[in-house]
Amino acid sequence: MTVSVTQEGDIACVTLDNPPVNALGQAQRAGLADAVAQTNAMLGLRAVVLLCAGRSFVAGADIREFGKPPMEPHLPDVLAQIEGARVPWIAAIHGTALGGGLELALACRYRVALRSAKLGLPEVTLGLIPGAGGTVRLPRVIAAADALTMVAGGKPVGAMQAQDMGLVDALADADLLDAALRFGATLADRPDPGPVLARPVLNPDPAAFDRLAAKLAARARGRNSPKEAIAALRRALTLPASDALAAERAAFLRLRDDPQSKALAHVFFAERGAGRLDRLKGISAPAPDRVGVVGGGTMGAGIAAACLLAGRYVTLLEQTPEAAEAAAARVTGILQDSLSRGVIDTGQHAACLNAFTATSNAADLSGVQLAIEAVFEDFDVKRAVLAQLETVTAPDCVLATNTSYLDVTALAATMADPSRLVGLHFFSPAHVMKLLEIVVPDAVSDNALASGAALAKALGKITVFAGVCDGFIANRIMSAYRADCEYMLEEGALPWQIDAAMVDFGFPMGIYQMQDLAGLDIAWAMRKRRAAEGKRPANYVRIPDILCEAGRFGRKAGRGWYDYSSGEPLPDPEVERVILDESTRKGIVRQAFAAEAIMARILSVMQAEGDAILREGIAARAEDIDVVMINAFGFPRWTGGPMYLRDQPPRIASD
Ligand code: T1G
Repeated sequence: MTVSVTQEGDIACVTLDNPPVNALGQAQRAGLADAVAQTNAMLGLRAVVLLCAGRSFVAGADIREFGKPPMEPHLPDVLAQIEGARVPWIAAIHGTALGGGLELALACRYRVALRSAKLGLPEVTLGLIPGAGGTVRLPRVIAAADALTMVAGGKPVGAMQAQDMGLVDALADADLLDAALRFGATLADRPDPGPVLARPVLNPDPAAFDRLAAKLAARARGRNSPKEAIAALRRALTLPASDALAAERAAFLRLRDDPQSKALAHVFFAERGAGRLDRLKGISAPAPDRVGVVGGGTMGAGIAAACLLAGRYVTLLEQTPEAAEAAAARVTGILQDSLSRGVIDTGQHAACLNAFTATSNAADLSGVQLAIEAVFEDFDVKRAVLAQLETVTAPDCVLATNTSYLDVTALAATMADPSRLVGLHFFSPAHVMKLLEIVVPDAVSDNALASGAALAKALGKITVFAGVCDGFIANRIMSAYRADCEYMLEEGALPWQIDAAMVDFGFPMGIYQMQDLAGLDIAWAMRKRRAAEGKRPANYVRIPDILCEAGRFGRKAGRGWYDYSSGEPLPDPEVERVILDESTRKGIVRQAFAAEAIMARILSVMQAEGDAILREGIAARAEDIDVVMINAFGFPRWTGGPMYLRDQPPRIASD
């Protein structure tokens, strides 16, 4: 909450302290303005070091202020005062310098950072662009193309890369303040680069810029902010700095009122609120260090890799030595892929391998603190595995099931101690997908829940708590709109029309291409199992079965809902024939479906199922459902999610 000024010899230190992430609210901006005035009046100073208390440098403007009218002092004005201060300011960066935090650092003459720090301008992820000079100052310290990538992409860079780019002037390994003070002591020996805004734009290679801009614009899909970011960078390259600054501020304020930024701020806080459960208020548990995974198939291997990449010790149990070896190969393959993609470095890769054991001896699980079963999706198979886990693990070891739709309360009831079981529903691939549904069975203990939540946080997951029902939140809603899409096929739509409508709305992929990617045979096997149990729904759509009976299992079979003989998904006349025949068989007169009508149907089914999920207490908050749909199925983030959309005023067509 404070900005304090101290002095170390001939260098003043301005420390900003606003837990948890030093967001720049009105009080912090006012405090910085006072600190400029105070240090300007201090005689004999050579420099000012600006640093932050707590775990990080400034994480940006205070997003909680976005819904309110901007309050003075405005950040651009404070940054101009810093940039024009009597002596140079040196930003000392640890943790993250993001958004307004990096803009603050750019208003300083120099930047010194801990090697572990990250710097970025993520405003586009909030539907905005930098609003305090970031798009104008950044291409004056790094190459214009790098600036464009950072601003329009929104991804942070590590401090070492930042130094290579010219964004950071010096790196520190340990004592950041000491490093900044020592850097300050060398200023007299350095040529003064002058205020950033007075420097020329770097490497304005228009052709390279335009090529990159076209690529980034294509990636924007339905989002406004990346296109505005590109326009802002273009202005920075072509206009006088003051004009570019004014235009940037106008664009930022315009985007602050754009529905997309309001929706993205909603999602930002919804993702942080979703991982909260009232019954766990005041209860926490350490994240398990030693994790057991039973089952080394796709899911089990992905879960094991996710835990290893998060610094856990993992013991993976399979039924035979051969199966254990095959599972180990899957896990090490994921780790090798993470290494080659730069997700981990060679040291982390070695540490992961050292922390991993694959075995067929259940006794090797005796030391784990949490064991997750990821075996075949069958009640009796899972029941037997849980019974075995109860005997081979310590009594205080938490047990978890990765089931995607079985009744976790019923599974727990088969155990000697049902309080040990929690549902941890990962999404495939488990080491990539951010979402994790924590399923809360009736008998689960607070400790088991808190341990599962702590592991999920350690894995960097976005967690949502779900009650027990068929499909929990994500798969239950997916089943509902998948069924309605199949009814639309019988009523007149075609798969490629439905997929096109979903992609046009902002989904990365339509439901039928997604099914072809996952494979149609898995769902077919489940439908046959349910039919055998007498659970076939009344108005049953046979179309998917007909495709499977013809061996059309999706991309892996070369044909599914689409024809993949060319390598790309192409509408298939054979599939259209099957659909038309089914409409005829059911006596349905087919009608045309416009994209808007298709999306209206899909949204209304999602929202109706979401309402039922809320009524039944399966989800605690409507925004939890938004978090699930965005992170499980790619519901376009910039819309806020299906439940947020339902509560928005209808958009005027001319908008
Ligand atoms: N404003 C307000 N609160 C924030 C915040 C922010 N910018 N960032 C985080 N919080 C809260 C968050 O809600 C949570 O609160 C707590 O801090 C810990 O966050 C002018 C206009 C920094 C990488 O987009 O990316 O600057 O739940 O759980 O996982 O051009 O927070 O505890 O009550 O996420 O360690 C640009 C957003 C803003 C960065 C830390 N900045 N934040 O991650 O903790 S726009 C951002 C993050 C801007 C300028 C423009 C992450 C983090 P609570 P957390 P974390």
